[in-house]
Amino acid sequence: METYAFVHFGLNTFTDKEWGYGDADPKLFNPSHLDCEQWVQTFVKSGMKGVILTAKHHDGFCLWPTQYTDYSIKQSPWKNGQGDLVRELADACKKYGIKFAVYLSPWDRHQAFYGTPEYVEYFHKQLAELMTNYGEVFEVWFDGANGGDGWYGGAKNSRSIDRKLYYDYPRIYRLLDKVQPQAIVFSDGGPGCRWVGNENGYAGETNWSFLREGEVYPGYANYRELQYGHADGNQWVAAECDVSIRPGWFYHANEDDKVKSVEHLTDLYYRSVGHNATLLLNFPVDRTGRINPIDSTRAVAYHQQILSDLSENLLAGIVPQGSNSRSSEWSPAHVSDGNYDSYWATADGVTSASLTFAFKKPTLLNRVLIQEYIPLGQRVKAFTIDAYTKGKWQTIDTGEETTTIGYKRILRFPTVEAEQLRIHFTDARGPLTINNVEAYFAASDQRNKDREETVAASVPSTIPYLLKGVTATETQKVYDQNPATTCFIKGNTVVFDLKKAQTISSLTYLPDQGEYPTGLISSYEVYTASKNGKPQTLIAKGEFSNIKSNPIAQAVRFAPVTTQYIVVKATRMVDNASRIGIAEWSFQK
Ligand code: FUL
Repeated sequence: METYAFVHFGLNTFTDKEWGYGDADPKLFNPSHLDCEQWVQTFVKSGMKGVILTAKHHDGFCLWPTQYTDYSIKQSPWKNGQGDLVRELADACKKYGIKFAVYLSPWDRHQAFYGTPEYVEYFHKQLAELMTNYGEVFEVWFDGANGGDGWYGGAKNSRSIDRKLYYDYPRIYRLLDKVQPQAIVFSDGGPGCRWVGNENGYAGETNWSFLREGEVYPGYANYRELQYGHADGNQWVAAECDVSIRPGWFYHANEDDKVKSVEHLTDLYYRSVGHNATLLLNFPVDRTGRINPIDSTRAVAYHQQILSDLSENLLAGIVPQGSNSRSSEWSPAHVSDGNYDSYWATADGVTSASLTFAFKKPTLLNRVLIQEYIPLGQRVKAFTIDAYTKGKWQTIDTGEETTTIGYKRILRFPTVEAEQLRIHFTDARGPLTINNVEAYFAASDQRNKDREETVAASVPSTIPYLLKGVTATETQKVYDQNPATTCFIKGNTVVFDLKKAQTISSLTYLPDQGEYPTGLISSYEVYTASKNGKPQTLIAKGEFSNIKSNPIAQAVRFAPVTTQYIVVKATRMVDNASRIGIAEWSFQK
C-alpha cells in the first residue's frame, strides 16, 4: 500500500496530552465540527491508500459505543452520546474508496482490572466487536507501549505485565484468521508487519523484510535493529514507518508552527517507501474534529512533490540488455513492461548480473527506482548504479548503502547526464527476480536528511539560569539551542538558579537526541527550592509520555510561581538510568 494515514484522536486531544492517565472526564470529548469525510478527502489527495484510527489509546477511552465499558463516547456530549466515530470513519472510507483499519491499545490505564486475566477477556471482546461490526479492516495495530503507571479505576498505581504472554496473542491471531483473514497484524515484531524501531518515519538503507521468528517482542531491547531487519531472518515481517506530521501524535495547539515541511515529508517518503517499507503518516485531528489546514496543506503538497519528482519514467519502452537470463520467458524486457507480475530472472546459481539501458540521446537523471518480485522473496544483497557518459562507465554515488532492494528501492543522486544506465546486481541470496526498473529526472533536487532533527528539537528560548554543581561549559549545553549537545548530570535531581527571583509558568524539556538517547526522565516532580537546593513547594508533577520512542521536546505548564531556585526530581528514569541527560531545558514566564 506504500503510504497510508494514521489518526490519533481522543480525550488527549482535549486535555493536551500525549498519554492520558485514564482518569479524564469523558465529557471533555466534544469536537465542534467532527468531519471524517474531510479527513478521508485529505488522505485521498495526499496519495494515502487507507487510514488507521486510534479506536482506543492507552487511556482506555473508546471512540465507539462498546458494550463492555462506559468509558467511551457514549458518555460524551458529542452527538449527545449517540455517536460512533469508528462507524463514521469506516463509512467515509467506503465512500471515497480507501481502506480502513484500527489501532487498539493493549495497555489500558483506565480499567481497574488491567493486569488480571479479566482484562484480557475484555480486550479480546473489544477486539471482536471492532472486527465484526465495521466491515473489512486492512490492519490491526497493537501498540507495544506498556508504561506501567495508570489510574486503573482509581488505584493510581503501577502495573507490570508479561509483554510476551499476558495478552494471549495466539488466541487473537486465531480470531483474526477467522473473521478478518486479510488483516495485517502490526506489533514490534509482527507477525504481519513490524515497527521500524523509531517514530521518525524512516527505515534503514539496508532493510530486510525478515525477522528471526520469535525473537522480537514489545519492549525488545535491541529495537533499533528493526530499521534494518534480520538478514538471516526466517519470517516475512516488512517494516512500517510510523511518524506524525507534527512532533506529537495528538493535537497540541503549540505545535501549529511545527508541522513538518513539504521537504521533510518528501524526504521521509524516499526513506520509507524508497527503503522497502511503508509510510504510516499520522494526522493529529484537532479539537474541532478536523485535520488542521496547516497539516492538510502540507500533506497534499508533499504528495504533489512526489508525483512531480516521479512523473516521467525515462526508461519506459527501453528494452535493456541483460548479462544473464533464465530463459526467454524471464527476459530483461519484463523490467520495463509496466506489468508487476512479469519479471526478469537469472539462471539457478547466478546471483550477480547486470541490466543495461541505452538512451536514444544523452539523458539527465537523478532518481532510480528498482523493484524485486517479492512474491518470490527478497534476494538482492548488493548492487551498483552506473552511468555511461562520454565514453566511460562511472558508478553513481547515491550517498546511501546500495545493498537491499525488496519491494521498492528509490535512490536519489546529483543529476548525471547518461547515454546508458546500468544496474549491476553484485550479490544476492538466490537467482535475481527483478520486476521493475525506472529512472527519473526530478526538477527539485531536495535532500533534507537531517530536517526532522531540527523540527523535533526546536525549544522556546529560556530565561537565563545556572545549574547548581555543574560547570558553566556543561550548563551551556542545556540552553545553547543546539539539540546536538547534551549535558549529563549524575543522580536524579537538577537544581536551577534563575539568578534572581523570577515568575515562571512553564518549562520545556528536550532529552538527549542521540541515536540511542540516554538519561531520559519519564516521571518528574518540580519544586521551588531553597538556596542550597532543598525542595520547598511542589509546582508540578507528571510524566514525559512516550519519551523513549519519541524523544521530542515536551512542555509542562503550571500556575505562575515566583522563585529564584527550582529543583527538578526525576522520579522515574527510562531504563532506570542513573544520570539525567538534557539536550535543552527552558523556563518561560
Ligand atoms: C506509541 C504510543 O505510545 C504513542 O502514544 C503513539 O500511539 C505511537 C504511534 O505509538 O507506542
